[in-house]
Amino acid sequence: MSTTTRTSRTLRGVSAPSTASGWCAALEGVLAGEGLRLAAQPIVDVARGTVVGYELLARFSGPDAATPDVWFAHAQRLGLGAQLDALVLSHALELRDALPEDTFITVNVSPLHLGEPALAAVRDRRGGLERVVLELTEHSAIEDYHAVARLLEPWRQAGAKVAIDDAGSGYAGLQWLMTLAPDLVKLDRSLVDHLDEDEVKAALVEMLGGFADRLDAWVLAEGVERLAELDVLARLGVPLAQGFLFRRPTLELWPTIDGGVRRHLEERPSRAADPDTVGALVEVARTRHRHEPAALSVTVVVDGLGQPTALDLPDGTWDRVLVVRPDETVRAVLERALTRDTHWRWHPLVCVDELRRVVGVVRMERLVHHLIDGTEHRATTPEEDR
Ligand code: G
Ligand code: MN
Repeated sequence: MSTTTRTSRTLRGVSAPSTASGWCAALEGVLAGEGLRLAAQPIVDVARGTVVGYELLARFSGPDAATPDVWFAHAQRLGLGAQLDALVLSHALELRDALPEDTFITVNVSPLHLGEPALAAVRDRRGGLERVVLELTEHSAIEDYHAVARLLEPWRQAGAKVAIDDAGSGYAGLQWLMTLAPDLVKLDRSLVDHLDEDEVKAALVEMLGGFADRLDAWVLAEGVERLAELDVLARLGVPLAQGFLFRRPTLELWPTIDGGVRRHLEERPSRAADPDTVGALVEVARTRHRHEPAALSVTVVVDGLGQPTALDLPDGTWDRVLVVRPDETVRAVLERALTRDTHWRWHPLVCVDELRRVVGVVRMERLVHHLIDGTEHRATTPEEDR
């Protein structure tokens, strides 16, 4: 097979294939290992200004080649869609080996392909999908959401997390979110575009945020291009963001974010901790990854995302962890903690941020003392009641 039949030629070099057979041959070339590369775009923790993950995006070579979505559409039309998704995922898994600590990668996969043998083979070949988030995009209306949820089960069992891509756009509606119970909800960039000048958009983002909270999912705002958009997202409590403002997708691994934007986020005034909330009582905790040996002091065992999975106590490792948020009141947390059964009722609690990552531990004794002190304080300073 000559290159002239594979792709049409222009004076400037190889262009995107223009004929059906040209696309077929070009895609076969890609599937045989020619010309596919992955670009990475950082995903940013808005509250801290740090990079917590990277979306990996397929890039096809050729001087004026078609955009990736055209390649994927042709692959789909020619029945090669699942194989192309599988190839991208397998490249992504190779890159995962060199991921910076406590970060994850996200990979775009069509929900229609989740059960296809080509993708299942990559999943099963690779032993474990920790630190991998599958971004599911609905490019056409999906009739049976429950069928997709069932197809996701083996992926979740393999350790993958699930993101709904383009949420709030035409297709990815609330039904989709409810049925799939994703770990991550990626807000479509149409919602983010100029939301600082559009109260309806801001209200929609807030509504989707509340909805995601109920599903125990994180929200990620896509397509952030302007500082004013980022400020509104931060004010609305959107925990994660991505977009040209931070960094365009790049073939250079692993990309950092623009220094000015990072400093802007770092310098944002943080909400002062209310003295009656747990946040005021948190103590810094040691953490360890599962494969590391246990320490003697109280240590929180974390997974690849820095989320707590167990607690090392002086008498052994305890798999159950009660997780609390810094803005919960001492009273509410104590009430919840005391409903635990007697075996672990007095174990320390683990305080986590909006991404469920460990902030520290809270000892039960401190909570009790705080309540007692509060009561004594009121009893001994009656002038305050006047
Ligand atoms: O559908 P999905 O959300 O996966 O789309 C990812 C695409 O969005 C990539 O091709 C990437 O280049 C593009 N992209 C990433 N950030 C921005 C942004 O801030 N603005 C715009 N217009 N496109 C972006
Ligand atoms: Mn995506």
